[in-house]
Amino acid sequence: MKLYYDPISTTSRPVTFFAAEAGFALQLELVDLLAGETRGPAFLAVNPMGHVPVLVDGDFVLTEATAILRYLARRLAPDFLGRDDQEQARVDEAMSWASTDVRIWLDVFSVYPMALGVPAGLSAASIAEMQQVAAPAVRRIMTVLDDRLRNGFIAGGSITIADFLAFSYITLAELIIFDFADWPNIVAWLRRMKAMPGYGSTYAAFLGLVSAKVSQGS
Ligand SMILES: N[C@@H](CCC(=O)N[C@@H](CS)C(=O)NCC(=O)O)C(=O)O
Repeated sequence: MKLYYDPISTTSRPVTFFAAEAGFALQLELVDLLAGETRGPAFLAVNPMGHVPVLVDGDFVLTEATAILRYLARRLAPDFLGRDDQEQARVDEAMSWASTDVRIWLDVFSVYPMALGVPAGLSAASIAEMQQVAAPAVRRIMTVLDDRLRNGFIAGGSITIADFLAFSYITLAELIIFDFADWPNIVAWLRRMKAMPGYGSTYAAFLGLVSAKVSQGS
């Protein structure tokens, strides 16, 4: 199966990290986000939304990180789906939450403006307001996640596809040197995920961005 991806993409890393941990190979096709390749005609013919990741399995083309994670897990690594109906429902709940609440409040409202600068069409003042509005929501998100991680992973005692997705959205906060100290279950979960053998290779490009930001800020 072929995966169109970019290692700096928050929605691509869950798929590549999951594949590395589950032990299956994907044929990786780089779509260079920073070079604008997601908006070129060749890639728009694959995904008219112009987004990575995209999975191609024969003539079946699948977009959306959550759908791709579920499809790959069903076909190749069912242990990562959750063990029963309720655990699978927790996985779905967490993936929906990560793709909406976490992405909007933590990433779009808080991290992107600080890490990437003021987007065209918005003023620095409106960005500051967005961040102020987002701050309590981000703390609530961390508190909810910390509680969900009380058994080690999001859906219980073993890792599922929801962990790979949430990990990517949550670690984006490292671009703004976010302090997780108030949430010990999150700190332990981050440490556990980062100790996995696939982390280093699938997060290398992102970690490069983090260290560039850190040295810019120091
Ligand atoms: N809803 C999609 C969003 C995917 C997405 O936002 N991908 C970004 C990278 S993280 C992208 O490809 N952006 C390219 C662009 O906007 O040109 C998913 O969850 O997979």
